[in-house]
Amino acid sequence: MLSRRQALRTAAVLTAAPALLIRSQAQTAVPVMPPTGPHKLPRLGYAFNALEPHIDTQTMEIHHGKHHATYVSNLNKALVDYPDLQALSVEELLKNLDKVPEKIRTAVRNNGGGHYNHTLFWQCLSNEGGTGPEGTLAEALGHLFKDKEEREEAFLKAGLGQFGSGWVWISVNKDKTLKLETTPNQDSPLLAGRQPLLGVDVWEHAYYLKYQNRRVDYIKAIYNCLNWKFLQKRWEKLAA
Ligand code: MN3
Repeated sequence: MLSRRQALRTAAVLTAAPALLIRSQAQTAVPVMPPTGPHKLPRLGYAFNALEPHIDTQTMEIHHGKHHATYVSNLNKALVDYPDLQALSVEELLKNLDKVPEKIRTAVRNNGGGHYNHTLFWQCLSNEGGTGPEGTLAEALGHLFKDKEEREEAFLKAGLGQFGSGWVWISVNKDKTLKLETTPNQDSPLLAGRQPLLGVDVWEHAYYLKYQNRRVDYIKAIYNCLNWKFLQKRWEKLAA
């Protein structure tokens, strides 16, 4: 009797297995599985294909719906036993990493950083962001680079010089001057006490589908879709 029941159970598992597999494949086709917890995946402010031909639709879909969503999900997971920390914004978490328990500090640094950096990155891009910096932002950038050519060349050089995965930034120092810098992994300038103004993701997942290993072409393409209107507003806020 027992062995018959066992045999039936085994048969049931075997027949159920293909159905389960098909179901889970169908589920992965859903573009965004919203992570549960205090932190949410923000919506893009534009369509996935808005940055074509510079950044392709599929890269945007995977980058936002898979990579960014995973950082959000893993950040929520890391915070699950820490209700006090759940109440903090991701920016507050990153600025106070030393107060985050050691057990989850690396997870918060990597996934909180990933969430914060990508949230900013999406806003730094647009298909209708204007052609370049104006007003006070143009003036502040002028103290760092003599013109557009010098700015783009220095940014490109920094991006190519970042070994492995990381980010290129124009950050705001405490004295409100600007700084060009890079960080490895998902580290944010916030960790060093600076506010990021502009961040560009140079992880391979940001460009591999369209540009393969050509980071140089990807960074040059990014220059065509920077959201200068957003950057001007952000600068005014950070410089105030
Ligand atoms: Mn990325």
